[in-house]
Amino acid sequence: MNRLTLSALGITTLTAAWTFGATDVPSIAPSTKIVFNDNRDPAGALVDGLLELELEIVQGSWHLLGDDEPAGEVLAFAERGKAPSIPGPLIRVPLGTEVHVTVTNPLDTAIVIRGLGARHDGAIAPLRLAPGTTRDVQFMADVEGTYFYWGALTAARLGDRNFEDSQLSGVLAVDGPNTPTDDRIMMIGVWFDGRLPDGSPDFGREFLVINGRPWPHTERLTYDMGDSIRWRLVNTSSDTHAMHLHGFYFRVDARGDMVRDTLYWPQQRRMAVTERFPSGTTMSLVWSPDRPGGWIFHCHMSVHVAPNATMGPDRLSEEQRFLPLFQEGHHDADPNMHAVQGMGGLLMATYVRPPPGWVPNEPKRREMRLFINSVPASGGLSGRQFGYVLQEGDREPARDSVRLPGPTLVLRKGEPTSIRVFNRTDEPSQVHWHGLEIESYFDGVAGLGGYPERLTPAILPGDSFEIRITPPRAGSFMYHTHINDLRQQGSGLYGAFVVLDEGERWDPQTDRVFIFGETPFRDDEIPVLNGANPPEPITFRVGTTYRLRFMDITLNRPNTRLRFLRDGFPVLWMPLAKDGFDLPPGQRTLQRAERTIAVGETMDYRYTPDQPGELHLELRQGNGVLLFDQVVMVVQ
Ligand SMILES: [Cu+2]
Repeated sequence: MNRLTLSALGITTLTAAWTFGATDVPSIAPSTKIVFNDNRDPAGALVDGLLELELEIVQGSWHLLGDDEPAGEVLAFAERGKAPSIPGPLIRVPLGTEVHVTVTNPLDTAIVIRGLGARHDGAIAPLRLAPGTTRDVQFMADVEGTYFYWGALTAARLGDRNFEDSQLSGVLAVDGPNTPTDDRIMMIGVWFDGRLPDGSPDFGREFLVINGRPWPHTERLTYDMGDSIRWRLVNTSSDTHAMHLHGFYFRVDARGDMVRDTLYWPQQRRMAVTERFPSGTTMSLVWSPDRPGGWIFHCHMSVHVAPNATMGPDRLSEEQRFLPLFQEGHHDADPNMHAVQGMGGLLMATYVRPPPGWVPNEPKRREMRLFINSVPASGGLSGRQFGYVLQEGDREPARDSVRLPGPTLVLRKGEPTSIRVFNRTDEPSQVHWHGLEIESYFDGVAGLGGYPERLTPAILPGDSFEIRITPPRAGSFMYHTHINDLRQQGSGLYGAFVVLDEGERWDPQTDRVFIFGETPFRDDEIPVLNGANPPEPITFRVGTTYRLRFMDITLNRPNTRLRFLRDGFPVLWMPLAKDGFDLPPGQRTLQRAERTIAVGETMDYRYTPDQPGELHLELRQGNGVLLFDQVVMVVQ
């Protein structure tokens, strides 16, 4: 779990740990330069079905923020005769290849390497390397899939590896006869450039990387419309993430871990815009852009896309780094370039080239007006409460009207719609239309969306911006700020976005949104449901069928266990859609009302109460800690 929470930052008195500051990692003499590995070139020599690979463990300098920036001193794998790299050398072989790996540990400390072995047994013996020794292992690449290998000084779990050995990881990919080879492989890692006196990671010095680099240093990928974009992701960081693609669905084709990879058959596949991504797991996804422009793929946990920590003499403590992001937001040199200047960590960008003569069509549109308001908060961290307000009728809403959450925007599939967003606050903002297949320019990512010659701007104070959208799909979506989200989204800038099917009528009695957000200005860790905790219970009728739209737009929660209980037991409901995309019929089965939900996911269910009573909604953290347990429905 991420240690950083609103509550940790809500405490104005310094804790002992912060008062004493962070201790330095023992310094290592300047060493070999570590290079980045974009996982395109397989390592080793493959001759007659046998791959020979010699690996070494090397202490090196990792210039993750650029050559002119200070370097981290970490351990990395090197292929013999080549520079050490992060991630480590890519082992990628056809199914059935014999793999012979020799590993040398020149350090004066032992290293344990896991993941080098055949997969069919379901268990792989660790390779233990005493100081100054070389060992080898030979195994068959016997099961198709995406796997990884990793080394550690002491940790027995990936989740315990945060410091100098945290980048000792490499991908092991086994290609079947039909595996496309035009894919890209991305490995996610985390590294802490320091620890607190109690030995725990210092989140003021946290770096989250994709193939060895944090945003905006991650690789930029360029594609054409209609390309099949295949990515394999490997999470060797110590944390769970919630990976989110803007503008498009991706199809999840496989999920796995170090030893197993489950290649989904068509009925098991799902379309998603956000996928939970626990530590030590892998995923294969494919997507195909049908609209051009700049698009981002990122972790939806706000602290994982906050501006990167600083290194060297400019190092900041956790509090120095994050408190201003909650209090004031990141001060970009140019707010119109927020995505590039005000974000970091787990984010990568793609550019989809427009075909020659590309012109978006310009039909007549239904018009809506949405206001971003803010008022002084009655107390608390940021000092401002933010909120979206929709204009109803001819009069603009009052400047001091702020409600949590924002209004549920109801649009119709296929109906061209214009939403003009007015920013009446004192800071730049933008709106991201989460899960909606929208044009890049209107997607809400200032400085990256749109085209090089026409980038999406921030909506500056006093200014407005027109969003044009024609939703192609009915379903449950969200909208939220995409600037300074720790502060703006954490203080109320989010809402539900429902697209109705052709001919469908919005019935607020039977169609219910349950949107989770953070509690602004409270130094506890309790999410709010529809802006309140406890929420006002809703009355349901026995025998009536309801559609329940669950949406998670909390800040940093990838592992929330949701249960819907009567008398302590989950009721039965039927999942209908994930992220606004209808589930295939085989996945629409009556099941127990319990699921793990990540920030950035929406889930629709059908529920028909069969007896009177009170229904509780229960939320627990991944570690079981109770977050929320309230009566949300009374069935009569
Ligand atoms: Cu994350």
